[in-house]
Amino acid sequence: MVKHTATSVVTIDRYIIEEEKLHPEATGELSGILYDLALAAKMIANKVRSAGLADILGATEDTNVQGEIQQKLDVIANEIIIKAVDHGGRLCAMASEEEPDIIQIPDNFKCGKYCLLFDPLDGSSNIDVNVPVGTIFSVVKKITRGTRGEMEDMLQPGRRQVAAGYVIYGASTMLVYTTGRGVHGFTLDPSIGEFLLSHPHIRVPNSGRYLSVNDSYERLWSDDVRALMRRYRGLDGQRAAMNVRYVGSLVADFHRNLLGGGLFAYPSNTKNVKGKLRLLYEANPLAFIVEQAGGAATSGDMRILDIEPTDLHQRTPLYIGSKGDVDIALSMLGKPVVDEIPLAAR
Ligand code: AHM
Ligand code: MG
Repeated sequence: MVKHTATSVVTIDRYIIEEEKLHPEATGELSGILYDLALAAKMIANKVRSAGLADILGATEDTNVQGEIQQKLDVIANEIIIKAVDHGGRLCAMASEEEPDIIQIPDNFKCGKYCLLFDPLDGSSNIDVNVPVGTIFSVVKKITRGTRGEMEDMLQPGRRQVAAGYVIYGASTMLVYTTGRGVHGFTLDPSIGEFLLSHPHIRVPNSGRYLSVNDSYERLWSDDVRALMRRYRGLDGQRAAMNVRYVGSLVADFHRNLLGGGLFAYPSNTKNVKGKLRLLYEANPLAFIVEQAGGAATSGDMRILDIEPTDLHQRTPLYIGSKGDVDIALSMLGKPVVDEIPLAAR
């Protein structure tokens, strides 16, 4: 374990190198992907910060593969990430929430042994009102034999992730990631353009203060979900009421609950039986992070990281956060409590 406290001055690059040294077999490729993503995060942060000034807010005429209106910054963030990582020789393919198909590495660049899946700018419908947005990413190892990445490489269960992280573009820009050895947070110091270690070894409290859910879907929930939400809000007298906090920007809601404890829920409803959030770009990476921080994530039916994906853009109901709070969801949704299963080693 790399030992640093939040008072040491440690850049993200140095931290990544020190983590890599713990793996004598490491080739440096995964570290390279993380460096590139940290660079992309700084470039996106810069665009998000100056968006209002540059008059690039608002929707484009295109809709993305999910049928939602793309915001211009979504397109820009998508491009920035692809351009930051496609030429390094470390990836064999990518998949983005904003693109319908696998993104191949251009012919003139070498292919590597990893795949990157990402949501370039989550919560982008909030951009116009200056609410925090985020980038979410997931890295898995290629499993097919050819040089290029194939669908099978992308459709791996979340427990096979070798790295995952998110960037929150808020009052400060923070990058939080895991490679399976705990969760570490870095805050961007804009004056020097460096991410500095500010939150080493993040642990999520076992039960938390905050409940994040969009109550406006209450009429569309099943009875057991409605009863569960009443429990969290202390209305059935079984537990103290949690404070309801819902930004409507997943990274912001998740980040607050990761640090303060609590639960984020996006249940199934009669209009969206699989909820809204995407397994590969949102649920899996955040589930890897939360488990590494001592929390849990379930669809209500099963551990998120054990879901076998069948489609690049599939959605899943999501209950994620403090383990004690997720266990309540599992018990009330009629599902047994699952113990943490060791994650694939890097
Ligand atoms: P996006 O990926 O299109 O930005 O949508 C995902 C966002 C999440 O950030 C957020 O948790 C959720 O949508 C909010 O949805 P709702 O408005 O239905 O509560
Ligand atoms: Mg999203």
